[in-house]
Amino acid sequence: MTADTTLYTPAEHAAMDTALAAALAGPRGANPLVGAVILSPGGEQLATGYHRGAGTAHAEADAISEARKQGIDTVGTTMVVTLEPCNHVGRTGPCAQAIMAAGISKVIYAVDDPHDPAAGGARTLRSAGVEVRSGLALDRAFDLNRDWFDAVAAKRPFVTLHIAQTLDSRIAADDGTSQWISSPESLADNHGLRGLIDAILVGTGTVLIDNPRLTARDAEGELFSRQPVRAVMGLRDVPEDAAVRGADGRFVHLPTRDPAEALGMLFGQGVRHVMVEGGSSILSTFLGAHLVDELIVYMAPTLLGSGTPALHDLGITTLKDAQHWSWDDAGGGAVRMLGNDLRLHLRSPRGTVGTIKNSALHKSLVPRSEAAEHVTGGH
Ligand code: AOF
Ligand code: ZN
Repeated sequence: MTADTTLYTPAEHAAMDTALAAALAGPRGANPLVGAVILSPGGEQLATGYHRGAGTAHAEADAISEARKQGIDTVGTTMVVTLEPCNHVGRTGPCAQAIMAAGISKVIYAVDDPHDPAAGGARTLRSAGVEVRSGLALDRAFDLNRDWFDAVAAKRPFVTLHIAQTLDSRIAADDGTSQWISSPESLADNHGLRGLIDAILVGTGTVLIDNPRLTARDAEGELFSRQPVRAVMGLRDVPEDAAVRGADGRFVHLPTRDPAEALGMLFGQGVRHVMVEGGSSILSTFLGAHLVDELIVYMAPTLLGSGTPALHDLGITTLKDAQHWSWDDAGGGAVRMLGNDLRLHLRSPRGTVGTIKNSALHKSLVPRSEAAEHVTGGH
């Protein structure tokens, strides 16, 4: 079920390959990974752009500004992009207008944007006389962001789960001590992520045992200007003097043990990317409920032999039910050294080809894209 790829020139295919590869440099989260290439009428790749995460320039705008920096005239060029250009004024945008303003006369994109406020860029471009085609590399572009598409369809935040553990998967020693299993470099990486997400989530147990602040801080302990909402889920009360409450009004108690309900509450408050930090009950609950899109594990070369395991029961009793995660090359790669630690980056096991092809969203996207496989407008 892919669009007829013979409708595209080898240069357009190659540009889409470049755009898909460029997209991978961005971080996963509230926004999809998107890459864009500007092609000359002769098929030369003039400029490449990608999206660096929520709040930063969209891929199309990034490619256009890259072209400007190089003094390249974009009038009459083709934009090849992995996602339908947006139509809305969000934190940036709209890309459809930026494309028109740059005099780009043809747009080839892979997959429709299902996100209501942003969708509709193709229509806007066509009615302005820009030639628009879609469906090239549809399956690869869908797979690139399959977790994001899932989150959008389910109207829940994108979920990153973070585990800081020893080589033998312990997050605390027998006596409860857990500071600091990870290296300073891993801690800094984690605080960098905290500055990008909308909310950080822990269980009441973690608050009672560790009394964490859950703020995003630099190496000197200074607060970043952008701070996540600090969410605590669970039925127990959060003590009045708990550090997580802070004084900035960004604390929220979610009185539930149900991960889907907690995500629904956060989504209702505008949260589009949440990082689940622990402890082991919360980590296991989210993983067991298949509500994790991205997994980041900081693994220290340390052994404890006993202590708190990172995970409890995931409801798996036989190997055939095991969760098979995929290594994720996006946003800096699947495996990195951070100081003395290994940083492992993985994607959810939901996206096996079978489940993607059968997902309601994919079904709704494919016919739309193939129906849109026509040429309109043109100057
Ligand atoms: C594009 N190009 O590179 C991306 C798009 O609020 P904003 O401005 O961050 O917009 C976010 C929405 O825009 C996001 O949910 C998705 O629908 C679309 N993302 N669109 O044209 C891009 N990242
Ligand atoms: Zn855009």
